[in-house]
Amino acid sequence: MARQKTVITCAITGAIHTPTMSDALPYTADDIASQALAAAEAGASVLHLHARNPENGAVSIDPDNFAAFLPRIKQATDAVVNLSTGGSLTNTIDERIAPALKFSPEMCSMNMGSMNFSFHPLAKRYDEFKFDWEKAYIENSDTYIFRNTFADIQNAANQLAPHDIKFEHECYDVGHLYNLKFCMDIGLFKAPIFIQFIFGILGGIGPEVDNLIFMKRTADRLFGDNYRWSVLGAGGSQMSLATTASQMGGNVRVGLEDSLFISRGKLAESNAQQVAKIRRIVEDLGCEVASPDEAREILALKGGDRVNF
Ligand code: KMH
Ligand code: ZN
Repeated sequence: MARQKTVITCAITGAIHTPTMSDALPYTADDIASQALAAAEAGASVLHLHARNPENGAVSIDPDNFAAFLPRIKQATDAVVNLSTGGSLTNTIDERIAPALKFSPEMCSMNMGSMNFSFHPLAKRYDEFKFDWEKAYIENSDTYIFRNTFADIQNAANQLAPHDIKFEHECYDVGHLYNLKFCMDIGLFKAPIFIQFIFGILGGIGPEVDNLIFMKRTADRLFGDNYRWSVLGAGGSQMSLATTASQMGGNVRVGLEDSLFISRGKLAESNAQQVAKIRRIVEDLGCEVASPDEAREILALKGGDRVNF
């Protein structure tokens, strides 16, 4: 069988990192749009997007903050738009899916289990913060349960079903694969599903290659040919795990949401710089990178003409 091309997803800004941590982290609509477009230009066929408050960089799920950049991205690239439903530390599932319901993107995230999800150790690295909210936001993540109960998942899946959105199933540990299997068996998601194996979040499985092989083998057993997969390594594991995943036949996710660095101890200048790096590695090692339309085919997406923005 011909080897499938590699889909590069770029996650542009996320909900973990804060403006103090890197000047490159985009939070105005202009910066989110221009970094997303540059990432697409560099080879990302999927853009995973969160919104931020344009005044102070705080995480936002306000559909107006998405509306400020979505049409600009759509006008200037045919890359696939994937909206986060992750929200931030305090949002309910109904609040978190509001942007996806309003804009009906080709893809959106779907987090597959409740868990500790913490980045509080990052607070110690900074003496001063650019904005008032940052320190408490980072420190309080050690009190946070990222809530994605079966009822939440079912509620989100049912409300989003009429929109024919392909989910990026965020799986942070092996149990999340079994949650996903259960949800598939009761008819919530249709094949081929798209799994993002996530490594290195404090609260989830660690970023070792053994764990990647274990997650992949488990997914093979549970889903057979009915799934596509990608790897996200958080922080320092980003590039090495993406490289390993691409060599195993998987797809990859990079971006400042997941790591602020381009190499050990060196901050990335932009999302596009990370995309260009992983593209270079993937191609040097003999794989081809998928275009947006090839990504649409691989992931069985509804098409960029069926979104609502
Ligand atoms: N920040 C990533 C570790 C979401 O947006 O729904 C997971 C993520 C979640 O991308
Ligand atoms: Zn995200």
